[in-house]
Amino acid sequence: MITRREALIGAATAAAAAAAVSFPATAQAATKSAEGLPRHKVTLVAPPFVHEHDQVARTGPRIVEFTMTIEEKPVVIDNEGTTLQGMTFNGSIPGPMMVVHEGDYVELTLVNPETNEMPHNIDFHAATGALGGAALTHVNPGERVTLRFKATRTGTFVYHCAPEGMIPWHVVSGMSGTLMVLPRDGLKDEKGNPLRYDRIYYIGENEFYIPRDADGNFVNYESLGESYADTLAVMRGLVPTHVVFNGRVGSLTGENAMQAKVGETVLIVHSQANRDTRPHLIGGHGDYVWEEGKFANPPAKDLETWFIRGGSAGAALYTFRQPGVYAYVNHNLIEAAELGATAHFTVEGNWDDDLMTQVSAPAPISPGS
Ligand SMILES: [Cu+2]
Repeated sequence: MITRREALIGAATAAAAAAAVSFPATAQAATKSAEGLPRHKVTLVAPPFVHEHDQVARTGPRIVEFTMTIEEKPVVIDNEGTTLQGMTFNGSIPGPMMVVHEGDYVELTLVNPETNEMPHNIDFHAATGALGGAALTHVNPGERVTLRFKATRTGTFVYHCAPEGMIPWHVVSGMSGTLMVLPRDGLKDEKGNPLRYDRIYYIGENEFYIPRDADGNFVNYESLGESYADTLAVMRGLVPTHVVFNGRVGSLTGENAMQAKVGETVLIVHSQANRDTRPHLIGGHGDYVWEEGKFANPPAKDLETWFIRGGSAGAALYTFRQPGVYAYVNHNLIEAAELGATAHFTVEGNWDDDLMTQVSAPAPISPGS
């Protein structure tokens, strides 16, 4: 005869065993405290690359440690040498992408070296409370701070600097990036079937507002502080002088093109912290697109162009079917071609004549043909 107490213990043991074997299940994300959780330290890498990570979590929730150092520095943003007095997370525009799983804790140490001029902080759109962490991370030059928050929602989320009174200036000077919170059991299609990627690229789109002198030439300022008043005046006109991917015109074209092979599935994460945009892969599609970047919602399928709201990051999954050079653009084509928002994918593999062929090559139009 089994007593009620034994039955309860048995049920608890069975539940624990089930938990151990069914890992990683979403229910396992329901920890109540970071105390005692294992720690995992991540070294961030500059975009368009993303640090190594598991698509399906192999362990239970953990505390994932990141460190970012804020660098204020001049950044050349086009092929004419135009210079932005930039503010960056970890030296890159955008800042590096971070990846965790739902139920993990993000633990970020933010370092503001003494050599900087400005106070900074960080607002994570993935976080809950305290202005996304901005209220708890204000650091003056010479200070560091560590913030921990629980990743309770899945998706791609913008983070950005948000110092009181200077938020837009810091954001359009380069201070934004993306945190991706994956479901513990990975990405899924609309029916719940697993979706996986062979490669991941992170594209952060920025618009810049560079002041011009009386002759119409872009001004190269001596310092960040000196650039402030003129930059603010251009910003208030809402007409950007540059719209770029990853910090400068041509950062992802030609020799810097992103690579893939026919048959490979690529996850393209695209953020814009300040302004709407509309990515389009010329000659390709979005097989599965989380326009809002939120994995709790089923992905849209077969999109030609998708919409990224200013202040958000979206994710598009595509399996390349043809080799060649693909342009990936902001399909406001003026912004793509005239202001800089163009990237390239170079894709290797065999051409599929069934998908596309040139039936007859260009030739003179002859009468009667
Ligand atoms: Cu800042």
